[in-house]
Amino acid sequence: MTTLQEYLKNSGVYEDLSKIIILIAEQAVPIRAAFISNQSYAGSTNASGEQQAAMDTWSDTHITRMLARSGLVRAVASEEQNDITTFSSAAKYSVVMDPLDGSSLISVNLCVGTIVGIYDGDVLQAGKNLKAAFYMLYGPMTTLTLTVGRGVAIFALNTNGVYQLLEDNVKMPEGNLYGSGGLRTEWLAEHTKYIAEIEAAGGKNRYSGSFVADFHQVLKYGGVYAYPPTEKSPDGKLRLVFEANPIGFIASQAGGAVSNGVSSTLAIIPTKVHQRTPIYVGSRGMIEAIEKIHRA
Ligand code: AFP
Repeated sequence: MTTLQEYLKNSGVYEDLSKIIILIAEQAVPIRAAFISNQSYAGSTNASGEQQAAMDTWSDTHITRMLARSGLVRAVASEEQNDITTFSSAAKYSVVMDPLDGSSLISVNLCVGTIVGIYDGDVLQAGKNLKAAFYMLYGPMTTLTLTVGRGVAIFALNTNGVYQLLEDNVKMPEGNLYGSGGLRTEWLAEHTKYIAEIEAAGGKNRYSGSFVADFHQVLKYGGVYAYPPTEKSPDGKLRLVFEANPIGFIASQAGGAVSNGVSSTLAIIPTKVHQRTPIYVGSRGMIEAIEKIHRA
């Protein structure tokens, strides 16, 4: 059994970076325990104007506190905080996170997760510069899907609180699952054409409303997760820094790709911490197909 600690050591990951990854990954245990007493909404909204669930604010406060105490982190940017919080400019790494992704599904007990990206230096960098990206998925098992820039590995949290390696060198296959956000009546012509092409080729619709869970099945089975632009929301819904970049980096490390429909989102240098982006993430062929439609 290879543990997360051993994997990071064997991968030659810098000590401080390993410590930050392990510290956040370990918070899956208290986060899971907190679900039962945090079923409601918090009565507040985040910087994107969305209602915050009690678990959104709980996990945000909890992880941020742990990072502050660690002394290892320069700054943290969270989907649930208005601004970037700076801890220590002497520290090397910055953390970006969606502390509880898919939180509208907590009250119906569907799968949700925590998404994290780590940069060397400041927060507002292109996703391709990520030094590590990972997500914890709180499903029947708690899993950790991780890249430190050398492929993708999946770990499962065992009953002793130890992450053990389930699968190394994860490769995203070509596949026919698709999940798209937004109302069909509001999709733009390119996206409607794209989905029609997928359906004509036998594509299977699977969308839960939890990005991290919907992406995980695409990673394993192949296909695409999309949240397209609409007339009303030309930048789509998902956040570049907290959602698109960490997950897109993982996809690219597994042989898949991420795009805003035109080009890779990993090349975009964010100008605002809560910047949104249209997103297509999944098997390479699926991403090439939407970019081809936009080029036509
Ligand atoms: P949060 O729970 O972090 O706000 O994220 C929700 C989300 O950004 C993403 O996880 C989902 O895929 C998407 O929104 C669902 O949106 P719809 O409810 O419009 O389908």
